[in-house]
Amino acid sequence: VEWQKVRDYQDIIFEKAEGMGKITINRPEVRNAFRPETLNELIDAFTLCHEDAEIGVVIFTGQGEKAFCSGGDQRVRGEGGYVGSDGVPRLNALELQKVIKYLPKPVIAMVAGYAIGGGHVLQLLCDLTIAADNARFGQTGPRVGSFDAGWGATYMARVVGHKKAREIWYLCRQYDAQQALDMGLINTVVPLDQLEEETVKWAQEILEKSPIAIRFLKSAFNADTDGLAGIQELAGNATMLYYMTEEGKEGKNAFLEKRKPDFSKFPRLP
Ligand code: 2NE
Repeated sequence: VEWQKVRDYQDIIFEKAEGMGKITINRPEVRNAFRPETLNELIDAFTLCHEDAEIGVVIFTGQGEKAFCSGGDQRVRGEGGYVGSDGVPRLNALELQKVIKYLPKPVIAMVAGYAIGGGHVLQLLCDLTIAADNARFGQTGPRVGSFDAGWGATYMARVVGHKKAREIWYLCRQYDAQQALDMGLINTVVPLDQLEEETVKWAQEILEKSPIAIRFLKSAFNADTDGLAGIQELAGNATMLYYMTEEGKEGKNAFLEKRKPDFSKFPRLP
């Protein structure tokens, strides 16, 4: 794939090609730990993927072979959050989680090396995860004085079951790629040198499918886990589809033409 850079960033790389966006955390010297600026850049790039009609699947990864992401940069952890160059403490990892979860296109985590702590929660929230055989997964919160009691705990329990999720959080162990696959935390494991090739193959298979079907399925999966916020997302997609129908257009046209709408020609299907 001939990736083309989309925009210049400091902490990340954002490229696209052939219907795919590729977003890479580029801080390998700290195992791709994120600071507030990294997260703001990631939010920006994922939002651009949301808006870009040429992009149907987003691949999310980390630079190098040692890590996908090691979570919050502990060197800038202050009181009340991680402190950026503006001196303000933030937990904007949680904002990024929402952007990934509500992007109406599949996001595939491409994991080589460590996906740890807040970095592990990010891979968890991606629609699919393709892991290299050197990948290692786990939470560290209760060991380093942190926790993610939002999707990081609750969605994990939906994905791997309560017993396993509690083990992962309470013991802070690391799991290799095969163990992660066995517990349903990821989708497949491939040799490290085939990681991108295999991830692109999965992305291309998705790109051959109906975009609206995929969009509704993603929002349905979210509706199952996210209560009224999930239903709001699903409903937004239903409205989008309704606006595309003649029946939906009749209401708008009647208003603009200052006449009574005539919905009589539209069937009340069983
Ligand atoms: C990731 C892991 C297991 C890698 O171990 P290893 O042995 O391969 O590398 P090493 O030597 O530990 O790390 C290499 C360099 O990266 C830095 C290290 O300090 C080291 O720096 P130097 O000594 O070479 O200068 N590094 C790695 N992770 C870092 C991090 N997160 N922040 C800053 N520097 C980091 C191992 O490094 C590890 O366990 N890392 C820490 C993982 C962790 O606890 N992350 C935070 C969890 S809390 C969180 O992410 C979070 C949350 O709970 C809620 C909201 C938002 C975020």
